[in-house]
Amino acid sequence: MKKRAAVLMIVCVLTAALAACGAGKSDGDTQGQDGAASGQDENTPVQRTVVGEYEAENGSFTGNVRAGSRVEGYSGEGYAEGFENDGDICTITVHIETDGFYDLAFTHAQLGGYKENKVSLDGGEIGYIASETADFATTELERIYMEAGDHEIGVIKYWGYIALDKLTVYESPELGEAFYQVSAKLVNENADDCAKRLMSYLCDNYGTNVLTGQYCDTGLYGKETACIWKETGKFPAVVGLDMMGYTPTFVANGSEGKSIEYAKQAWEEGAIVTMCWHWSAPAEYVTGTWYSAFYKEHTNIDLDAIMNGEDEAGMEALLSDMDAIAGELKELQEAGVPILWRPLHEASGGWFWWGDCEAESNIALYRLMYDKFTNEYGLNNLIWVWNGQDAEWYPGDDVVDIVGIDIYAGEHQYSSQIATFLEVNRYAGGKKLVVLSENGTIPDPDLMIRDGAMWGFYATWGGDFVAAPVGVNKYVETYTEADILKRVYEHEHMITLDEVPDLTTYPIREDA
Ligand SMILES: [Ca+2]
Repeated sequence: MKKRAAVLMIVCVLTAALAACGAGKSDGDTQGQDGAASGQDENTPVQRTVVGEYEAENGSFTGNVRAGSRVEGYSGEGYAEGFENDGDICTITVHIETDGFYDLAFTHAQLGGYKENKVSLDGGEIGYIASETADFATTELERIYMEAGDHEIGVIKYWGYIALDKLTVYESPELGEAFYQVSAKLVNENADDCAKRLMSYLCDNYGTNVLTGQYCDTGLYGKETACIWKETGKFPAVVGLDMMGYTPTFVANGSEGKSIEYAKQAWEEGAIVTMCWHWSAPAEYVTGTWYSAFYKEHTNIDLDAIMNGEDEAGMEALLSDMDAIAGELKELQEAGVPILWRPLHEASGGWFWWGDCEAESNIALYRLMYDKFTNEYGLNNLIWVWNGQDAEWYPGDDVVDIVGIDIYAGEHQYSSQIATFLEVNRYAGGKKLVVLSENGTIPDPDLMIRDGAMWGFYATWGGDFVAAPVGVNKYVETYTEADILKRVYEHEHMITLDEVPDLTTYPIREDA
């Protein structure tokens, strides 16, 4: 099914030709309702204790929300509907006897197409529920921490137009001792030692420490990192860069990519580099602005037609673009710089051309790129980070080292995003390391530890998420307040640049 999940449309500030934009979604739907949180044994349903069942029609309604009963199949006396305007909320008060983790299972139905709506706990956002069917079905937010007492669970209009039948609260199963045990073995049999050392380091920290990260167009010593340094006296362990400037459509318009140089510099300074690629479509497919032609609105490229062979010229163009990028990345391999490579990101969102297609076309392109980069170009310095954001778009265990998700939580919303962490973990059957490959607001480190949402690293997007548009390196608190940022960078379980060991000599794990 083609999911048109768009969501937080991040305002992009396109400075000349060198800006990029991230957008993310976080839906809390689960695959199956077995509650197997570890994903290690996904076929064995976990028996859970129900601690409460609440009919939504008995909740308290805000705005236009009202009781309804037209859609058949509900339990109790009906359901809550009328989620139409901002501020429309159904609030359900749940009673908890014991401090601990609980799974929140919402039974709901879409009223006219796929819908996403927000869920809050005592006023703070904790995730989304995705309504995928017109019949009542259940979506869970897993492992939500609640202390003993009464709590208000809100279902808040986001896209609206759902029938909310009921909420069932279960005790969450334990994560299990094996939860963070992932193999350091890279999918590329010929991976370089530099990549193996980095993956070994990531796996050694996984579950115990989270690496700080920051996207910064101008590298380790750019605007965003300068803002962070002024607030905290520290630099992030992971620096995020973009291959956008090397895209042939960019180059044809005078762009000169700098990310390779910034990547080398960051690595020499001891930082880890993650790289995405805002891939503007080949020139002949650009219908709008060339520097925004990674968005589907600015291109008429049809990936389905290319991957099924109808558009042979399109395939040639994509191969040519990939040649250009592979050639640049080769320079990093020769310099011994490993890269956390995150191509074709946020695919299922559908806002980029590589996601404006059937999942199978995107998967085929991902696999084609993997094969080309690995086998034709021998790029053995890449660690493959898949960020398709939907289980249906997962390209396979044989081409993915790390699974990432991009989450743009609301302003000052510091949830660990545990429910999404567990969902993403399940995409790869619990076998792959999970990272927060982009974020706006940074999750609270103490909540990450409490909840078990130990992202391998996080990487805050640049621009307005960190740096004020005017002024010299002025940190902005729109998303993450300065005192929280400081706590993140000083936290004993959050790794900053000064704490990263020499990765050129870091021991390669036996399982790598
Ligand atoms: Ca009901």
